[in-house]
Amino acid sequence: MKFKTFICVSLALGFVWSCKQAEPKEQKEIIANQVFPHKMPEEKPNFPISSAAERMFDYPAPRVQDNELFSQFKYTRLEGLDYNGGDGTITRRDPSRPVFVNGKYYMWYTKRHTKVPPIGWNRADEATDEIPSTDWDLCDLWYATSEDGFTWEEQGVAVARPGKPALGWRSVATPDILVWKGKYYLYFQAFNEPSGTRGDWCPISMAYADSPDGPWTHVGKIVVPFGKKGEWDQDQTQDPHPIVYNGKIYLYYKAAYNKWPDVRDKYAVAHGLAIAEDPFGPFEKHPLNPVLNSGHETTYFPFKEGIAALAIKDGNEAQTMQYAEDGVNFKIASTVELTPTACGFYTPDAFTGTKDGRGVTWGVCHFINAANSKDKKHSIIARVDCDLSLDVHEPWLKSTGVWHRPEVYFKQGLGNLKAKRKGLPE
Ligand code: AAL
Repeated sequence: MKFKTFICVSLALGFVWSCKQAEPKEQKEIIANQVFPHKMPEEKPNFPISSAAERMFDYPAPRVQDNELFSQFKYTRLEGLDYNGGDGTITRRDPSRPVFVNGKYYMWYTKRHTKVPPIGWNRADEATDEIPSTDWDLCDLWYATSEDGFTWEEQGVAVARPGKPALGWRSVATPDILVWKGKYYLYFQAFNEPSGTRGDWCPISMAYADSPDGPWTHVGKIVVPFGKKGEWDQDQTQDPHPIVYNGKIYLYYKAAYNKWPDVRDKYAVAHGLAIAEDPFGPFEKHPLNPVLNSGHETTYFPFKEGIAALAIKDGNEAQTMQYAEDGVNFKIASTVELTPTACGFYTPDAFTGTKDGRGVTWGVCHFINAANSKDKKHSIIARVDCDLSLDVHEPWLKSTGVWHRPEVYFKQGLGNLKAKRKGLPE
């Protein structure tokens, strides 16, 4: 190297080095002046900051893009499942989390195939053996398999509703799967009346099998009972979602409360936890229940040493990811948008009892408004992809927002309220 070139290179390197060195010094000065720095601190600054600034450091990462429990959700229509042209006579909804067995993914779900679409919750007294009240009335549990998670082949009924008056004679719905000591357990809602009759009145029951292809034996009894009269879950235990944690079965469930027999506008929803050492029970309700104050259907998965949850609609903490280091005391980990409804994430470590949960990248969910008119009401199952994983890094899925076309907003029109809102101030 010529002497001149050597000098130039040395000067340039020296400049870069001194810039790098300058940064922490400036940072230090600013922190010493007790002003929140321009460069995002890795830890909570050691001087008084606002509550909002402080909360940034309570999340898994202060920058949302670095937060392993933040993601956008991307949706794909499933191939291979027929809906009778969308006429409302076939519905598929509330899928389980998919599991991978012998080279195939399996999922279980609620399927309704009735002569007519549902007549509606409010007309439950007009429901018959052939006319469903709600979309999940007169249903059985079906299953489908897939080699790639996008194209699914329906395999048939897993658990049919039994004859009257056995538990679940009216409808069996909303299954989720547990794999425990090499055997398979489906937990689901068992209805003995058309839903809508006394609200959505049903407890959780179970069926078991040696293989994911069945045959399934329905235990024919309640496995997660209602709470006592006056307790929050007195009217229902729904949306069972089992995980193996601390060597036990942690089954999260949902109940709507504060309503029936009151009016529906008093409605509140929360999630509880019931723990068992054996799939047949007894399931002990956690004394701190409810453990999640928001969210509709239940979506949980092992994450690091704890459990992560997705709260979708309903509650002050709707549209959030949450995390509980102990599986019980959940805190908000991020705010999310366009969240999947009734989602079951593919979770390879859901049943391993891990204390190093790796998170999730995809799952199945449902859309309850698949019909283009009210008299064809039905739901469809879809695939959702995300990056809520410690092992995957998809910057695109960590983008901080999604822009919707104006049509999406205008679809949420004012309706009859428009006339009232129109006009000049009084
Ligand atoms: C859902 C779930 C439960 C309810 C109904 C079917 O998506 O919360 O399963 O009973 O709606």
